[in-house]
Amino acid sequence: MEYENLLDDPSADPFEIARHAAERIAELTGAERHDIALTLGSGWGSAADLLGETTHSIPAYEVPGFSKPALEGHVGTLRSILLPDGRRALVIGARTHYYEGHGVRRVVHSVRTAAATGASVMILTNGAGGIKEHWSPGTPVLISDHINLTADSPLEGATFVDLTDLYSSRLRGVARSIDPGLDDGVYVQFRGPHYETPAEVQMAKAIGGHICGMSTALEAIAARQSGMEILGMSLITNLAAGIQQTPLSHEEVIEAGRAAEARISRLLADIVHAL
Ligand code: 8IG
Repeated sequence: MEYENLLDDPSADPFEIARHAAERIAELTGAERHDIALTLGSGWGSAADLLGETTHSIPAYEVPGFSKPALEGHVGTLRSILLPDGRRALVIGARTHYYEGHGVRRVVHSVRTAAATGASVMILTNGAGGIKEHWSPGTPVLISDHINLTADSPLEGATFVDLTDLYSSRLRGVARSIDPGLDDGVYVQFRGPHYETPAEVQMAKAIGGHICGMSTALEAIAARQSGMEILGMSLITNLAAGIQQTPLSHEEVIEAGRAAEARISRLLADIVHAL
């Protein structure tokens, strides 16, 4: 049987595919290793341009295990960027969401590939809904912890991984050295792709959540399994359902991301340069 994506073969080893992906990236970029990796979600895309010199732009589907993105605006490109101090960043513009239904192996493949390229820091960014009433659309916040409501895990078999300080307090400290005003919150990953009902948002609040999203938690677990240090940041593009009184629209969310993009991208680039 031929699989369109190698990861869809249940007998394949996802870590071996990630190693092949990393080898391909090394081949295409001529860079033996990457030091830091970033997944840029809604609103964060232009950070790539501010990080340094993009030396290579690779269509993700040229790399083993990656597939074409489902959503417009989620550009399926991997960029190798030379930072001013000589470090190399791998920018992943090819996030696969859990709600696409291709399974969790595909969701975390980019993170495992980043680890296989040598990256020791994984920066995960996203656009998300805010539960704290005083957050306004366009507010960037640090993820302090998460609650995974997907009822799934990227870990297979009896793999017990500690998730204490999953979102590194050291890296949050670096972020706050750039912007001391950064608030933080607990990210709640829902399966999506529908937004929450107001009752679900109240549940998320009652169990200790502050940010509603559809991506980062599963990726963070895989990043921790691979030994990376994790910085998570959400752009609050909307207040979560029922917290804001008007209905949520995908167009509004995209527009809020666009309006905040230059500001938060500068912030993120400054954080990376300070790491
Ligand atoms: I942008 O309100 C964005 N992504 N689950 N809820 C969830 N995901 C989101 C939201 C939101 N806004």
